[in-house]
Amino acid sequence: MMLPKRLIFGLISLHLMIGCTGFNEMCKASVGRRWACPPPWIEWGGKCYTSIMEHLSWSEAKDECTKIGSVLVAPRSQEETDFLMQLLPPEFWINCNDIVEEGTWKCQDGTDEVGFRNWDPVNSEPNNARGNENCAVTTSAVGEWNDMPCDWQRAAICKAATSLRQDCTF
Ligand SMILES: [Ca+2]
Ligand SMILES: [Ca+2]
Repeated sequence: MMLPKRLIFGLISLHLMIGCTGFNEMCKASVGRRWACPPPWIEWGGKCYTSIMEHLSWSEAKDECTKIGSVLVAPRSQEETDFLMQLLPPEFWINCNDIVEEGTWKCQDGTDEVGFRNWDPVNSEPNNARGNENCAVTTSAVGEWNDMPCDWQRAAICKAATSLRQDCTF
C-alpha cells in the first residue's frame, strides 16, 4: 500500500510530538533528582562536580570555579574524596589554606567551614616546606593532602549546588 507523502510526514511529526511531550513529563517529574546536574557536571551526594583540566594557581582555580557558579571543592569525607579521585587523579587543588595564619588551616565548602582533614602522614604533611606552602592539593591515589606554594599550577575540581539545573533542555 502506498501512503501519500504528506500523510507519512504527518505521522512522523505526530510521533515526534508525542515523544517530546513524554520526555518533558519525565523531565518535570525528575526535577532535583535524576537530572540535577547539566553536562558536563556530574552528580554525587546531591551536588554537581566538574573538573578544570587547565593547570592554574590556587587563587586562579578558585576564581575559575566562581566564574562558573561554583566553588573550589573542599572534601568533607573519605567517601567524597573517593568520588573526586575518580574524576581527576591524582593532584588537584582543594579549598584549604593557611594564608592568614601559618599552621592554622581553613577549609571551606562555599561559606561552610569543613572539619575534615586528610594530610599525607608518610611525608609529614603539611610541612610548610621552604616556609612557603600555604595551599592544599591532593597528592596521592587515595586523595591525601599536601601543602604547596599557592602560585604553583595544578588542575582543580569545582562543586556546585544541584539548583544549577534550570530547565529540561538537557
Ligand atoms: Ca603554610
Ligand atoms: Ca608540603
